[in-house]
Order: sequence, then C-alpha cells, then structure tokens
Amino acid sequence: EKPKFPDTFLWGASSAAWQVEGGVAEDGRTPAIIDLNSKKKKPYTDNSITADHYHHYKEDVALMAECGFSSYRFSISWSRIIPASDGVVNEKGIQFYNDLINELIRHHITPIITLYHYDMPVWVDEELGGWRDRRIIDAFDHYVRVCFEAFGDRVKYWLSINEQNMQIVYGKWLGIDKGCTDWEKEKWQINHIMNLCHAKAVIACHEMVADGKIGPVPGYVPIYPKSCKPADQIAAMNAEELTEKIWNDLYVHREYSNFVKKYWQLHDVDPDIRPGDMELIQQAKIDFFALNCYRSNTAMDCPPDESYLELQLNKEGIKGQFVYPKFPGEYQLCANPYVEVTDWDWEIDPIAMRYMLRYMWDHYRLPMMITENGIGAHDVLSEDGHVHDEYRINFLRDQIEQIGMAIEDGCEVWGYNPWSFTDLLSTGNGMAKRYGLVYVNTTDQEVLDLRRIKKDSFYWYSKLIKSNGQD
Ligand code: BGP
Repeated sequence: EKPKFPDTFLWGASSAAWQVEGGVAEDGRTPAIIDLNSKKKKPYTDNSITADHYHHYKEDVALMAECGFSSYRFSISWSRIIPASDGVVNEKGIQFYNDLINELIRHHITPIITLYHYDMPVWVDEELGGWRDRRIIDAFDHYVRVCFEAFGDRVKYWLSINEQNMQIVYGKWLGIDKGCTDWEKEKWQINHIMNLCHAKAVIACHEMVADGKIGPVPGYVPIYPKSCKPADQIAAMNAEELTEKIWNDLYVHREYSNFVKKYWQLHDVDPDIRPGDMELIQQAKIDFFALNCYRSNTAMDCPPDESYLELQLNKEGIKGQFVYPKFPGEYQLCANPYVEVTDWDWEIDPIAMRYMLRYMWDHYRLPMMITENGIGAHDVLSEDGHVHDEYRINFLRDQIEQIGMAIEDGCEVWGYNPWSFTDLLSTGNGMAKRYGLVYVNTTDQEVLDLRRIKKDSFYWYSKLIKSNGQD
C-alpha cells in the first residue's frame, strides 16, 4: 500500500521570475544582473523571452487548474516592483502580480511567493553595491514591505531568499561574485548581509501579513559518507556543515554556530558584524523550511596535503563531465556507485528526499514544504505531437513515494512543488535542459510559437494529484 498524504497537502509546481517570465523590458521593468549575464552566454540562457509567461500567465494558470494544482510557487522580480534607486513603486509591476495572484486564487490555487530568486536589479548592484554593501538592507526591506502591503491580503506563504547557501557555495557559477576581488573572504560578508535581509523579510512579514508564514529556501543535497571509514564520516559532516548546516542553524537558532565562527577564524574571513545585527537576526523566527532537493552527494576524506581542486559543472548535458571538487583538510566529493545520474551528472536518488526530510525534521522540528525537485532532460517533441517523458514520471513518482514515507516516519510536510510547471530556462543550460510538465515550443536558437504542449508527465501528475498521491 502507498503511503498516505494529509488532506490539506498542497500539490503544485515551481518557477522563478527571470527563468519563466520574459517580458524583461515590459511595463517599466528595469534590467537585472542576470539578464546581462544571460545575454553574454547567448544563445544558451537568453531570458528576454523564455516561456513568455508574462504574456501567457492566464493560459498557464488554466493549465495548472486543469492539472488539479492546489499551489504554485513563483518569484517576484524586484526590478518590476522597484525599477530604480528612488524607490518609487511601479504600479504596472504590482498589477502584473496582482493579476497572476487573482487568477490563481480564482482557480483555487494557493500562491507561494519567493521574494528573491537570483535576479538582482542592476540599480541595486551599480548604485548600492549589490550584496557586497550594507546599503542593500534598507532597499530590500523597502521592496519586501511593498510586496507584503500589495499582496499580503491574499498571499500567506512567503519565502525569503532562494538558496542562499548555494549562492555562497557556488557563487562563482551563479555570478554572485561580481565586483568581488577576494571571493573566499567577501562571500562571508555577503552571506551576513543576506542573513540581515532575510531577517528583515521575516520580521516585516510577521508585522504586516495577517496569518503570514515565512521561511528560507535552502538548496539541500544530502551528503553520504563514501564508506564506513570513520574519516569519511567526518568528511561527510564537514561537507554538510559547509554547504548547508551553517545556514540552517542560523535560520533556526538565530546565531552563528561555533563551527562557522571557528572556520572564519581559521581562514581569516570573519564578516563585519555590527552592533545590533545579531539582535535583528534574533527577532527573525521562521515558520517553516521551504526545501529545494534534486540529488544527493557523496563525500570522502581529503587529507590536508592533497591539492585543492575546483568543481567543474557539466555544461553540455553529456554524462561524465562533472569534476568532483577537493577541499584539502575538509572533504572531497566523489561518485556514488549505487545511484544513476542524469545527463548532467545529477544523482537520481529518491531516498535523498526522505533522508532530507528526516534530517531536517530531526534537527529543527519545523514544518517543511518541497519547493523544488525534478529532472532536467533533453525533452523531445515527437512527431506524434507529444512529449514522452517517462523518465520524468519515474523520477517524480519515486520522489513522491519517499515524501509519503517521510510523512509516515513522522515528518510534517505541507506540500510538493516540483520544478517546473512549463519548461523554462535552466540556470546554465537554457532550453536545452528542460524540467516542465508542459512543453514550451521554443529552442535556444529560435523562438517558435511558444505553444504549450502537455507532456506525458502532466497527465500522470494530474491523476496522482486527484488521488492525493496514490497514483
Ligand atoms: C535550483 C534553482 C532554480 C533552478 C534549479 C535547476 O538551484 O533554484 O532556479 O534552475 O536549480 O537548476 P538548473 O537550471 O541549473 O538545472
């Protein structure tokens, strides 16, 4: 028998503004750094059109309703709401999200909003110094307050900063290091400023949104030790600390852990923590964890005399190109012979999902919702006019089963919002790496008719939702 899901369980999908909306110059939106980055890498990640959700949102919401969704997680583009440093609110930006929210609610779909998902406005970067400078704190506070004021009467679930941990750990790949001269040091300063912005958002949400619930969105990758060799166990614990636990401890305990303080001292990378900072963080009590989980990692011992090796992403989507990094004295990542990988070398590991939920519940005892999970693939529109993505059905089915098992283990899980609803831009691979339940007829090279075509996974997911997870 399949594990049971609570009746209130939210079934939906997930997206982010810059990856799905397009319409980048429409109705007063000003550029975000990520637009410029994406143009540089053209044709791979041009976000000026992508799925053109900005103009197709009604059709997209109608499809969500047809699929049976009870939730949809998306993000707001900061530079649509506040296009310039004068802080003036762009009413047309507010209008777009009001229309989207109202359309969702009309279809009984609960909106879940991420306040920041990688799209730093150019004006914040150029005039305030982006995440590197404390002036962003007030600008961010103003922006989130405008959002709570405008949408808080209808939106109860809020997420602060998407994958803060991944932005710090993989900052170089996400372009967060722009303007930094000493990333290894400055990243901890950026992280501290992000913590303050996160705290401001939590405090403002509780102040302004009646029954508002807010949480952070860690990117979570369970780390297994390569073997039962004790040193591999410590290596896995180091990896866990340095890629996720430092952040999760801060969100919950609202103080920096001894582990991170020692790490800063050892590497001489202490951030500038000013009087009042920790008091502010202390006030920011989160309500739940939103969790993004795609894969697992495996770590092994890396003696101090090994040489540092930088991680190399698999950019082409041909298996076997990922280079596992080495951090001497801390850990090194390695392949896991027990799991298959995707074309981008991401481990296909449903048990990672149960592991994450168990781990997070055991450590923090906070409710959780899954805000990302999914498989990026070279989806093909076949001649019969359909997209036969049985690999996605298998992936999602196995993951959902493990969520059910975690719930039976005693974890409190509110919902499942896999990545993504329609196809949208991948962070590094554009439309070559697709995640959607709905195909969007566009390629990296060409904008075709942007037609929405339900993939086989759409029909399967719809049936699963209607049976509340029983399939
Ligand atoms: C997460 C990000 C998303 C999304 C996803 C898939 O880390 O929050 O924005 O893109 O990863 O990653 P990718 O697009 O690189 O395959």
